[in-house]
Amino acid sequence: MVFGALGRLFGKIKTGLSKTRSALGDALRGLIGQGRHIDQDFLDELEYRLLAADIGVAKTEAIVAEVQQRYKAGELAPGEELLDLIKRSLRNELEESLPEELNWAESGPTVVLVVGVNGAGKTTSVAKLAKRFKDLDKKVLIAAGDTYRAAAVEQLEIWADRVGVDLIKQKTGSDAAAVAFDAVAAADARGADLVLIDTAGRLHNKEHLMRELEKVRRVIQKRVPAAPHETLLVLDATAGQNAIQQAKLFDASMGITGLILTKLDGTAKGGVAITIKRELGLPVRFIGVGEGMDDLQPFEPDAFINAILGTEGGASA
Ligand SMILES: Nc1nc2c(ncn2[C@@H]2O[C@H](COP(=O)(O)OP(=O)(O)OP(=O)(O)O)[C@@H](O)[C@H]2O)c(=O)[nH]1
Ligand SMILES: [Mg+2]
Repeated sequence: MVFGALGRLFGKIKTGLSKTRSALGDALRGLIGQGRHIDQDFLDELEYRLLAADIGVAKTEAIVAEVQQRYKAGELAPGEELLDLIKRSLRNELEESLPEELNWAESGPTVVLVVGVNGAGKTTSVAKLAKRFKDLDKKVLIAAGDTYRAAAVEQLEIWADRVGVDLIKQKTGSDAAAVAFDAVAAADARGADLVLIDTAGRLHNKEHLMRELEKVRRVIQKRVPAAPHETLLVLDATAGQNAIQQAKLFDASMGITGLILTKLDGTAKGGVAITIKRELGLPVRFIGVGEGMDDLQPFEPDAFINAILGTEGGASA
């Protein structure tokens, strides 16, 4: 049974990352499989493939230089060894994931604030996280902190029903901080383990919206001083470099503790997970690989790298 569940988990990650795998792993295997010498043409193509998958300029240059240098020194044969080198090099960029997926409160409810730009996948991710932790036997509550968009509360209401968790809401137009406070107070009173707060999409360069998030934080701290235990920024993986820019600005204003990288199923540029970690030092905690309730997975570096390269086993071998 355990293997069945584990198998399905890897299956989802594999399927979700198939676009990146065909653009990166399959393409690299094609390049290597031709038995070509590692000459300038070969290195140019290697560089192109890595950049196309959004591995990032600095990391790509480092890999290409290492391949060239080790080949010259006679330490690298033009075959699978090269894929191993890339695998190890990418793996070095990523830390182990948190064993418990979230930074849980020592006592009382764990409060998770979910933020990001419009359409990044915040509401869907809140629902998926609720499902995930409910399945892990946590008592979960979700809060409709997007009080701007007319249909936002209804959207989360539908998800709450589907997942089977309680929703704290007020009417559209009310104060987001008041909803968040109610939710945290309710979680505390009802003995909930986890409260997930959805928020309205906002542009990182709009002062007043960023200030609203700061108010949400201040207000929930009146009830639970250590809250939020996590501020997760949702980034659309298809946004490329723009996502990195967003992360910088949100982090500067909010102090982001981790990222949810969504829509990886829709892009061949899944390497952005590595670039983000390298450029910002912010860990990817969860990845979205589809629109369904179960299409959010904890980010596991080894599984991720194997999925984008089409390799098996640990990446540190
Ligand atoms: N394919 C795919 N679609 C996703 C994923 N995550 C979210 N989406 C879709 O992206 C769209 C926007 O998702 P929402 O969760 O509403 O995004 P949001 O950030 O709450 O949007 P606003 O509240 O308008 O700012 C929806 O159609 C989702 O189904 C994912 O991992 N994969
Ligand atoms: Mg939303």
